[in-house]
Amino acid sequence: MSEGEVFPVPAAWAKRAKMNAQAYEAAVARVETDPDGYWTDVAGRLDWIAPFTQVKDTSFHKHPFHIRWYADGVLNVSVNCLDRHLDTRGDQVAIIWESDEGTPWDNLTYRQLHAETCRMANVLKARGVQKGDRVTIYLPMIPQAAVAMLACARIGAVHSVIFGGFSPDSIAGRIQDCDSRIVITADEGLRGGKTVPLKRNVDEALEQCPGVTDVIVVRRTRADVPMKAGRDAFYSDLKQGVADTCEPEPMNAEDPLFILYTSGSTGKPKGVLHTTGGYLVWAAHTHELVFDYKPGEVFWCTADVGWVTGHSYVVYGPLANAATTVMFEGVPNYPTNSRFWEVIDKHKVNTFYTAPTAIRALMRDGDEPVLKTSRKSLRLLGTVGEPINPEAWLWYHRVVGDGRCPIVDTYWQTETGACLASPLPGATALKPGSCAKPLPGIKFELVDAEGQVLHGATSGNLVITDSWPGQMRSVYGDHQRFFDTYFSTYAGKYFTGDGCRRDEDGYYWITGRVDDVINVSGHRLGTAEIESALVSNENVAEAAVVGFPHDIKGQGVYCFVTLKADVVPTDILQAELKGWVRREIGPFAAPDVVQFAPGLPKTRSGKIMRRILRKIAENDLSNLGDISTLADPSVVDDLVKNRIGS
Ligand code: 6R9
Repeated sequence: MSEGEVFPVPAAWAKRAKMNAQAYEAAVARVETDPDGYWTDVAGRLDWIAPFTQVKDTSFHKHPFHIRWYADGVLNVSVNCLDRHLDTRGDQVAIIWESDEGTPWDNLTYRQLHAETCRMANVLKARGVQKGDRVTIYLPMIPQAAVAMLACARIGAVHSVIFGGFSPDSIAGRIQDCDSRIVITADEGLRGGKTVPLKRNVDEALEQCPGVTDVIVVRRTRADVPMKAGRDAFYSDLKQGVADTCEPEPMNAEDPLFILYTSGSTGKPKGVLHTTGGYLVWAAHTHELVFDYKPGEVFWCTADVGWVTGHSYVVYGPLANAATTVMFEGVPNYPTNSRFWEVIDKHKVNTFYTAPTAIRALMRDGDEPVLKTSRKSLRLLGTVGEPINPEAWLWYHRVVGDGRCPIVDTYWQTETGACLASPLPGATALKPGSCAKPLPGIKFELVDAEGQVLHGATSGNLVITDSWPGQMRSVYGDHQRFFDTYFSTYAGKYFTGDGCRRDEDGYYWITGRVDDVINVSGHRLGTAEIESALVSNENVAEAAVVGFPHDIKGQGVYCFVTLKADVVPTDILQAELKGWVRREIGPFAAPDVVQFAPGLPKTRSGKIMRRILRKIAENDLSNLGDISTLADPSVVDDLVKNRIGS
């Protein structure tokens, strides 16, 4: 590993950037001495209908939980992302849409995006949607996805976007959890030349959701899809003759903006709740700061809007900053593995932001597919979603960025709304694989298992000791779960669930989840979710799922499965169970390995010892540790003997 290598801030960057090294230090100091002043200035970037007089009222100790930012301020998110840009930037492109096929179909200027958003908002109102109602969005990466989100924001509805890779069961669970009675979807999605049966998935999900009264279907492929009379309607029909202006709903800063479901270490996915003022402040502020965004530049974040990265850095952050944002429907290797780089040249992209898993996959194909493109427009690169190994970082820097583009390795979570830690291109020397330092206002601490604070160069669990505007406010409908998940492990501190090392220069190196969450291709999966999918199969008695290191995906999914007594373990059943998880959760959750096990290693009290299973999956067999406390130590021999090489 070239861990020692440090890349200093290029002189030109120190000069052009909004924040250089001194300014960073000054901002960090000001948050300490004048927090209200600092956070007031940060929020000044938005247009407020009624200005706030209270800045923050946050405590990580109170119970039930209570976090308020800019609490008496009034604003509307869609106005901040659209209306306020119309005078000066109405004809600037807001969204460049790059379709799967590569034939642009819908570049939208700010004026057009505003009109489309108002139309969709009026359609929603006509269907009876009111302030506070939850609207489920299950769309491919087409501009209507951003339009639907902004339309909800305009009328004060709360959106819940579901990634197009989720299965009917996963959709149903999310619709039921937030009690949403309206779904916006498309006939089909299109990715890498393959269609995704979105409407069919919704139809199947809705068999379990009698409360849904309206399904709005956007036409993407124009495939023939069944339409249920009285419930389903095509958006193209509904929007006929609908006005392209819509009065924005004045929203309190703490009114909910969206719910986004994410996996945790236990139970079903949690509805992470974000509110209006603080979220938008943080998304817009970090988009400008971390990417040093300057007006007129083209910004491309490759994430799907079904994940938080798409919410904050395809839609809300860039649009609040009047940026030109690229929305890409396709995949990195279709039609060829030069696709990313060709799109960069085609749209003169200045900042490119993607996941390490994509970089690792493309790196495997060598330099040639990159080098045959120009990439002259690029000035900054970014990564997000998982730790990046120094080899991939160095390739990204040398080959994709021609050695001249800084890389911002941004660490954050669905729960944190937007970036927490990242190098700043004009302020921070880069160390490949490190997310450098927390942004001004973010207070990191490393603690040991007992909660003792660790100082200096050390490793521990990463906690945050004070609030920031973009922090989630609750788990939708379950304050207790919010408190238990994030604030009960270490009293008075937000626990990220991540392990982390701090080096002698104060740089942070995220080492990965320390809970039962695994990170597969930058997608978060709870092992408990996969286990409950497996045991819902009639052949399965018990299952335990762990992650293992995977060259491309970062982590792979390794399942240990005990079959019911009369079931014969066969290769066919193994393949069937992989397909089963795909269908139950979604294709991205498909197991890499299913190993049949006559028994799982359990303590005498019946707890599965995952530590041992992890070691077996990792093929770290000399480190199984003490197995003498197991109820039946002999099961380990069988697990080791039948380990499936990956
Ligand atoms: C934005 C996003 C969050 C988890 C997080 C951590 C991992 C994200 C990272 C990173 C190392 C980075 N993670 N960014 N690990 N370096 N730059 O990914 O949100 O899907 O909620 O995942 O992803 O483990 O806790 P989310």
